[in-house]
Amino acid sequence: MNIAEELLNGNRFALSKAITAIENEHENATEIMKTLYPHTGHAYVLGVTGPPGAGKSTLTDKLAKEYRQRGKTVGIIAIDPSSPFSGGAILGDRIRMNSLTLDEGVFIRSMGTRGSLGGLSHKTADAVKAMDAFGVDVIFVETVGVGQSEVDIVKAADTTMVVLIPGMGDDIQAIKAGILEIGDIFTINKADHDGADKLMTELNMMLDLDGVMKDWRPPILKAVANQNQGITEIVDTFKKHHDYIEGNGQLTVRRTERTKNEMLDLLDGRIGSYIRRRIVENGKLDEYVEAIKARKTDPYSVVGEVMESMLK
Ligand SMILES: Nc1nc2c(ncn2[C@@H]2O[C@H](COP(=O)(O)OP(=O)(O)O)[C@@H](O)[C@H]2O)c(=O)[nH]1
Ligand SMILES: [Mg+2]
Repeated sequence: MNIAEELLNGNRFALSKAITAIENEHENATEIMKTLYPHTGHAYVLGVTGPPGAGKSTLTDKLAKEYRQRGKTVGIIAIDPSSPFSGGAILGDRIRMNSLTLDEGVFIRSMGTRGSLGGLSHKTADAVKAMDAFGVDVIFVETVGVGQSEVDIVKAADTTMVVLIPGMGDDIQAIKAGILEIGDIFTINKADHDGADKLMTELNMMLDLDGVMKDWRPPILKAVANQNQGITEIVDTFKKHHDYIEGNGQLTVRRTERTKNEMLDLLDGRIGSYIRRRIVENGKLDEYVEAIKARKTDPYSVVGEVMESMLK
């Protein structure tokens, strides 16, 4: 049996190997995904994002336990772009989530970025599919929400929770730009610290301004993750959002959009690397660059020529 078949038979080690193949862009990865694909589409994917240290991993750990109590199996994919080496934060996450690692109904995986964020969103999406095919009911994707790449990663989620903490001061202004649009649910964690109510007021104002035209006004919840406070409310709110987007057809729209984008990205990548390989192999690239440098031609004309000759 190959890795994909073993995974489908419920072999945890095979799931682990499949995700490693995805992460390393191993040559088997595409074949694995082809075999797994028909078995995907059943898991519900939850994105958890927010600044470093907000308590995302602690929350995820507690939320996972709550789902286990409700009879669901759970997958967790933790991504930390701020730590290019597979040490620090990722090890921290493992330890923090240690209490879960003995539970057969939970599968935890950290994915390093190895210094580059490029390709991480599709790798994350494929890792989600691998867990989905394995039969996990709920999948968490934890990512540090700072830039566009993290926003792309979160697009793999059906429902996204943004985690904020009191005392961020003006930071909220900086954070607000990208993060306000992606949050279906906001959680103010570390509500045991001063300033939770102030942040709640600020956030409410921003969401009211932002949400005039929207029919789902993102709820703002409070939590103290390390004391297990606010956890059941978050799970209930996830359920509410799930029911809401399932009921009005948005879930189908989101997933259709995702499939479309995934296919186009895959196509872009393949065509791009094919053309790259061709013009590098035949030595044309250097020729073109020299001609462009000498102003005998320009990049726009060259791209047109290359496209034309390839498509013949
Ligand atoms: N005081 C307080 N500390 C918390 C709370 N939630 C998490 N922490 C602590 O905050 C630190 C960072 O948490 P972590 O889950 O690693 O944050 P992440 O970087 O967002 O994943 C850890 O030391 C946690 O124990 C909370 O609600 N209140
Ligand atoms: Mg974390």
